Amino acid sequence: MSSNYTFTIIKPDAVKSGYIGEILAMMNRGGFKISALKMLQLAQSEAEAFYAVHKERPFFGELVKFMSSGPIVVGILEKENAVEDFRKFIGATDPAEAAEGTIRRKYAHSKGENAVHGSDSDENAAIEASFFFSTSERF
Ligand code: 3AN
Repeated sequence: MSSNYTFTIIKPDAVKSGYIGEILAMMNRGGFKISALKMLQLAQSEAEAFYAVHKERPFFGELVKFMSSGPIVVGILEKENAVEDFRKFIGATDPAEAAEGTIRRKYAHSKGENAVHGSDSDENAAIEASFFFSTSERF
């Protein structure tokens, strides 16, 4: 059975460009309800821990450097079938392949600087949400 929440990050490129408000509004219009939210900057060691599953990938160093380069907004989004629906809603990893109307099509620049993150499974949504939020920060 699919879970009813996913985890998202508005990445440093989108925060720096001033798109926090527009992206959150898009999420809301897409039927995703915000049940946790905060802005913070990751230390390099925290970014390494968060992306540990990707540590063998050639872009790991670049990914960690980018994700710790500036403030991000992290959140938990509620919707029926949230993980799968949100992946469709944000679009493909490469913005050039992202469908019209998706967040990445609109705001992403490259595979690395691609504006937003969305969990790829219910299991990872749970792990990622608890990486950033305590139970008293989740509503
Ligand atoms: P997604 O975020 O769509 O699940 P993955 O799982 O392929 O994409 O990639 C994990 C993370 O690594 C993403 N945050 C993405 O921005 C980054 N990434 C993927 N491919 C590249 C690449 N070629 N160069 C730099 N960063 C990348």
